[in-house]
Amino acid sequence: MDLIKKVKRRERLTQKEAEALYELDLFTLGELADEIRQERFGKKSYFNINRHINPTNICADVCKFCAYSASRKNPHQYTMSHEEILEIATTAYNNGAKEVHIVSAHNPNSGIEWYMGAFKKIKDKLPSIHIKAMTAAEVDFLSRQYGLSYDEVLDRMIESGVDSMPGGGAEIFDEKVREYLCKGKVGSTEWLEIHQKWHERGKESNATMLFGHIESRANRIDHILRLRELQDRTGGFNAFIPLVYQKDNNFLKVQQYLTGQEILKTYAISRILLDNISHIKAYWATASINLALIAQEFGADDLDGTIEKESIQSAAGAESRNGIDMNEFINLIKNSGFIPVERDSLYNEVRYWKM
Ligand code: V47
Repeated sequence: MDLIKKVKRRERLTQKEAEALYELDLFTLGELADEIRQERFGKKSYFNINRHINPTNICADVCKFCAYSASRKNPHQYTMSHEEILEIATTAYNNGAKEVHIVSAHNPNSGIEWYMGAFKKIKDKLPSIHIKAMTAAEVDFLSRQYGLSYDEVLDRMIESGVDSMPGGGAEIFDEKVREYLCKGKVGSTEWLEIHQKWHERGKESNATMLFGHIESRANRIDHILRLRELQDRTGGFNAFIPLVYQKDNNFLKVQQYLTGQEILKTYAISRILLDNISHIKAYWATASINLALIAQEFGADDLDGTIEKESIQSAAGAESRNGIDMNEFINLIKNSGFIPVERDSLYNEVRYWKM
């Protein structure tokens, strides 16, 4: 088949050709993706030792898929003080975490200093910890709330010690679906513009895609191809992370959930299409650890990290509330036939465990 030949010749696929990949059977697709994965990383599977911190759930936006923000589905509002955030980061650091991944809701009452001051305090006390913080949705929110340009917010982040940006807030780029899911939040063009500006500052980031709700396969392909196009220009994305939609406690009425087969096909297709983004992350918290381990044979080379605590996706049913024990994580990767490699936040290898 021409499509398979094109993939094997490592030629780029168009939107329509990429949509047709979904029609291939799972194992053919898996083999194609695995070949590319093995070419690049052999049997290595990356993870890091990290701590998620979600400092506030008070949000000016209402995204239908969100179970985390304080609303009538979740009446428990909270905002952490800088001291609380610093204490969490310090404890995590003392327990071996090399990265804090900080994502907040869009709190209209806290002031920009509350966001930036937290990063600064962490960096001052723990200069070697990597701060991955502020989704493009938060950057857009702060820019609108405080009348600052994106450039000004991004520069403030760098001055305050943010090292890299996480991939959140991308959801699905298709404007119609996006309007239904999260009207009022950062637009697709703006999400991409913010990452472009971040990359132009010599900084790196990730990109996510929230899938398995109301989007079509064509919407997913369009999302991935828009990322491929930006990456051609900047080269600043480290990893692409397809986030499997979690259904609990939110306002989105989804009738049909994804099958494991559809999730694995999506990882494989991401690997095939994104010839310019090195890492495909099967984020175990939303894929489930079992499926994430299988995804290693369908193009994924990264399983994210130990997480320790997480509030956004676990509020919607993900398994990440209390993270995963590092030794258990390592054994699971080993027992699934892969080589666990601890990486830092920018994918430099730290250590690995023999099979
Ligand atoms: O942007 C919200 C998602 C994201 C749900 O960059 C949901 O390394 C599933 O971006 N079901 C935040 N997902 C988390 C995120 C992330 C996670 C892990 C690694 C990285 C990285 C980034 O969580 C949001 C949104 O897309 N989310 N609600 C839900 N019901």
